[in-house]
Order: sequence, then structure tokens, then C-alpha cells
Amino acid sequence: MAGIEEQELTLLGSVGSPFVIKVQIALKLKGIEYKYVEEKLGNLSETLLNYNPIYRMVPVLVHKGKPISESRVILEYIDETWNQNPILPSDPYQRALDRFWSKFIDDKCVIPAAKTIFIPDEKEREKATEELYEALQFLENELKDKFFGGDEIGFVDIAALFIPLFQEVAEKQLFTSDKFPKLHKWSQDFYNHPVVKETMPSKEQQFAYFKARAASLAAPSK
Ligand SMILES: N[C@@H](CCC(=O)N[C@@H](CS)C(=O)NCC(=O)O)C(=O)O
Repeated sequence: MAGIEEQELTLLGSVGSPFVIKVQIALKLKGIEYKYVEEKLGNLSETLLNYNPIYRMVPVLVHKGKPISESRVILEYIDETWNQNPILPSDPYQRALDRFWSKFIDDKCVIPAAKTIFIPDEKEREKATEELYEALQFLENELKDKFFGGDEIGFVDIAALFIPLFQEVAEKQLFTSDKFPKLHKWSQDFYNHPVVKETMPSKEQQFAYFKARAASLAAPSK
């Protein structure tokens, strides 16, 4: 722990975790150097548990010895601390909208998308697919430019990385070009962005991560 406290900036993460990738993309977009510490899911280190005793999850960002957890909160902290290449818009109303859509993606897209892949029960999977399509239609309507953030990747784009990630892992089309043409094009532009390309784990790493998570995602309580 002393080691991390002495560091300027450390990210505790786990390879393949989309929440961790979000933070890595934000740091890279801003060109910020940091030390990365790998955590083992299901067997988190004492250090991680000390830094995030409430949620007991990665990612945790430790800046000058001070821990910050929850990926959306971390992203806002990064944007407020390092001004270059802003992730959130400067206008308060636009910032509020970005926060709204980012939360919408977490609440209404990520969970049903995971269920469409991992839930063994076919009826439940169909229900989740319907929920997901309804939510994706809202996002499709919201996408006005190349990215949600305009010409550049922003807060909502980073939140939405779950969609192409799940699609890739499932090796099936969750959103096809005829059903969601704008989102389809967005996912290609997003994946081809140099920072995203550089940050995304390999397909094998993503498979390994999702395989390990599949059991808990398929649990009836989720
Ligand atoms: N709401 C959290 C979710 C983070 C999360 O779900 N982290 C998972 C890995 S993807 C985790 O650390 N799980 C603990 C474990 O499996 O031991 C965030 O946005 O940061």
C-alpha cells in the first residue's frame, strides 16, 4: 500500500473489465501517465478492499494517495483534474445531458445486454432482448454526430463501449446495420479510434473475462 501511496497516479483494475477500460480510455485520451495494478476478480487484494471497502470492486483510481471508486465518478474526477482534451462539455446543461445518457446506458442497456448473452433461460433472454432494443432505439435517436461527444469521443461514448464489447464477445449482432444504422456506424468509428484500439484488450482476454463473469451475471438475482 505504501508503494501506491507514493505514486502520483495508480489504477487498480482487472484486464477485460469494461469499467476499467472506460477509465483507461479517459486517461489515454488526456495523455496522462499512470501505474497499473492488476487485481484478481473474486480474490481482490487487501489494498483494493481498503481503498474500496463499500463496493469492493475495480476500478479504483488512487491519486496522490487518495482513492476514488465507481467508474462514472472516476471519469468526472479525471476530467475536472486534467483540463486537456475535455470529456464532458463545458455547458452545464449539456454536461447534465451527458450524465443522464451515461446513467441511462448503465441502467437500461448494460444489464439487458449482458442478459441477452448470459441468461440460460430462453424466455428471459427474449425479454431482455426486447428491453435492450427499446433502450438502443433511444440511443439511436440521440446520436446526432460521428460520436455522442461530437467530432471527438466524450463521456457518453465511453459509457457506451459496452455495446460493441458485448456484441464482439457474443459474436452475434445485437444491433444490426438495418435496425440501428447510426449505432452500427458509431461502433465501427469508436473501435477504429486510435486510443480505443490501443486500449481494448485482445479478444482472448475479453472472452476469458466474460467467461469468468458469466456465472454471476446469469444468477437470478441480477
Ligand atoms: N459500478 C461499478 C461497477 C464495477 C464492477 O462491476 N466491477 C467488477 C468487475 S467488472 C468487480 O470489481 N467485481 C468484483 C469481483 O468480481 O471480485 C463501476 O462503474 O465502477
